[in-house]
Amino acid sequence: MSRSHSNDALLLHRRQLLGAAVGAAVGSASAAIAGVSLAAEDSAAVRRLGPGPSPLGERSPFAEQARVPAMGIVSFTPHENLEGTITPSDLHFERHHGGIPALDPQSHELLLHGMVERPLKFSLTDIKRFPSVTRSCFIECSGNYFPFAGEESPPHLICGLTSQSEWTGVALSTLLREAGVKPGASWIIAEGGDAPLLNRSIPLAKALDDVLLVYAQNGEAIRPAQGYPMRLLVPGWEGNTNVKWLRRLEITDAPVMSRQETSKYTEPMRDGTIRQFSFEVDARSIITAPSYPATIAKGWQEIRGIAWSGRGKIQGVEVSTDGGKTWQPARMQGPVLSKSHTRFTLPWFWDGEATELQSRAIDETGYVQPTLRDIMKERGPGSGPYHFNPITGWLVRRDGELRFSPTG
Ligand SMILES: Nc1nc2c(c(=O)[nH]1)N[C@H]1C(S)=C(S)[C@@H](COP(=O)(O)O)O[C@H]1N2
Ligand SMILES: [Mo]
Repeated sequence: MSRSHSNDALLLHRRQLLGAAVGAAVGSASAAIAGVSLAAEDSAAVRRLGPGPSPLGERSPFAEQARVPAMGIVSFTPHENLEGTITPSDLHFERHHGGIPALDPQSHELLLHGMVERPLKFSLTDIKRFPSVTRSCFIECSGNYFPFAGEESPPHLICGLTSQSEWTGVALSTLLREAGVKPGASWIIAEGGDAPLLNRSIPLAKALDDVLLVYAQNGEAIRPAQGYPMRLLVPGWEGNTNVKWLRRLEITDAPVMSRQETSKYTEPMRDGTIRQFSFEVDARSIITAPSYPATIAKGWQEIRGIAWSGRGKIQGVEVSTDGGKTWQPARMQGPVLSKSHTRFTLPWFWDGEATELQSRAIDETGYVQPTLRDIMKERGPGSGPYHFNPITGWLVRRDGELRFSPTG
């Protein structure tokens, strides 16, 4: 990926901005300076004693944020309003199959049993005594594509079911060592303490690789919606395997074939087979700004978005500002972390003509984000909405309004 290209673009961007400020050129990113005083200098809001410190911080009333609940079963992260890579905990998307249980850590226990030398029970306090591990990681529901508002779909409908936190917990391998896994074991069945006792089977190899049992999210106890007091974090794997409100881990030599891995979360393929245990999240990206329902003005814009892959690091993101005819490398905002949202940016001068913006992610395995047409070529009739990661775009209209474009 040519880095010099995007650097040149950045330099050009700065020069243009400078020129705009001096010459008040059309399309400047900042307002021309009329005088030397600030308009708000003497308004009622400045230079007045305000409220003092308080136990809990709040958002500015001018910058309120909210998740977008839908269908009674999910709430979307509003990516169109976010910057950087961490999702504020109270904006982490939600997907509950039976609501949020009210679990008291005083009585909550985790049972680790099955093909182990020593079955063990842990309280939250017990779990916290083990060596801790902290990492940033996204969780994405594999059914993360709901453009049901057509052209008027904002980013949260396109991929609002992915969010990223910095998680803290204990490596599952540490607990498994404590219990002693018996020879012949190959799967681990994780069960939640919610109404449906949601359960999923995870290959033991993955459990020993990088799965964590987490109790903290962005520096504090994980939120009830995210699985308080503890959940499984299965980096890069479909959200459903990240069992919340974790209460039981059973070591076995076969998957349990639960509802969540048979009738749900499987994909009919074109060759008549059903794809099962499609764990990994495929690389994906979305331009979050500009996006519907924003409006843009002629001149310089910074195109911004996020990209992620369940297979490792994002190697690069290419952006097209001409509807997919040509592509340029975006600047990657470091540090680029494995199985994590990665921010990309690209300066772009909008000349006022109708066009379309698109982005496509490439991960470190060389996997390139496909078009919708490519995905549909593989999928059979009746294929559900799982593992949809198509290149998507934003149509830019001459009036500066943006519209969702599924492309391909
Ligand atoms: N016990 C339990 N675990 C669960 C779920 C659930 O309903 N119950 N939902 C799963 C699904 S489908 C997803 S996508 C993620 C959502 O995690 P979040 O709500 O913290 O974003 O949790 C998974 N773990
Ligand atoms: Mo999900």
